[in-house]
Amino acid sequence: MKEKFLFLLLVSVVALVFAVSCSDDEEGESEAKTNCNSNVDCNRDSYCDLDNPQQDAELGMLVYFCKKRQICSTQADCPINWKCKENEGFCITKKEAEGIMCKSNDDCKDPNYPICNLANGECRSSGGEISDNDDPLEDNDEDTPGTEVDDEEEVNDNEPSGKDDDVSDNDADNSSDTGLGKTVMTENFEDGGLQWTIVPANEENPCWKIGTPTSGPGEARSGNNVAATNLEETYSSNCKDLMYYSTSISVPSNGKPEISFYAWVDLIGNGYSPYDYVEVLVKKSDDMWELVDDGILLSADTPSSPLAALDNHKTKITKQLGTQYYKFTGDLSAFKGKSIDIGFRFTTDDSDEAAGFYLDDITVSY
Ligand SMILES: [Ca+2]
Ligand SMILES: [Ca+2]
Repeated sequence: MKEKFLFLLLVSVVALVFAVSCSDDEEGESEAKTNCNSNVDCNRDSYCDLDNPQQDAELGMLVYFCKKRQICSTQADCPINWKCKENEGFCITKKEAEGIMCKSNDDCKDPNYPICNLANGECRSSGGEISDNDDPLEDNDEDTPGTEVDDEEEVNDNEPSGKDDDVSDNDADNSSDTGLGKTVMTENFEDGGLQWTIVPANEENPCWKIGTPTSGPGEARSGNNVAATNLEETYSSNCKDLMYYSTSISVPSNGKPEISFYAWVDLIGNGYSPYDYVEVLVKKSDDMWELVDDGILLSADTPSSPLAALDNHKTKITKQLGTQYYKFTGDLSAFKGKSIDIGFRFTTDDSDEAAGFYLDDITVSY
């Protein structure tokens, strides 16, 4: 009798779980139609579901969709590792709340959150020593994802210096163009880009070209050739083209592995709305191409915030600079000891074009 009761209980629990998951799916489907590459592409009540890419048959590549956030009134309403943003009433990821996850201070690139809290693996602000079990909700009220918080200017304690916008603080002044450390890979496109494979959204009109530019800067940074979104005129609309390095790169397990490159940037977009943009993507061996969200944040040696050339998540290069080649750097620490493929993806919307993105002198070093 008892067994029968337990069996019935089990059956009803399974049925309930099934029903709930189905309704979740339907909900997800009904509003999962907005393509995204990061949260800035989604409404405020949604996030870009980077954990669940879907194959787009037409484009022949993986795409991501915005997904509705879970509503909450207290922390208890959110899944593990999420936080209730109580003033807005929905759950946000820890990563959104704190900047990025970390293993050491080196991982904390956001100048507002330069310290890695080893207790929970999150970057935190430098204001005083925070106990390990501080209430995570306490200090993220102002931390709206996608905004560059400017309320903690004084990053001035005894932590490692130079945690400013420039990730590559230790090679900014004392290095040659090939970086501080040992070089794993370099590319100047003078061979016409033999090592690169372009995967266009539209086979008849690839949005990456390799050669000598007459548009944009009108010249390469080195030699004659660059990789660019066009060589003779403005770029195209409706691009979503990946250009990747055909040889896998072994990222050393020591040092400070990073990718740097130079780019001349004239792309329609701003920090909140990067309509047209370039991202650096990484594919771990036997893995899918995934967004820089998995570890690579970019920094730019552009002079000041209006010219920072990065969106608010620091994963997309956008904005209309168009003055010179600037150096960009991406952190590869998350891939130490791994073999990865590296690519650049160029995405544009369906209107308004500019001179484009001209890429030269890529270096992976450590
Ligand atoms: Ca070149
Ligand atoms: Ca556009």
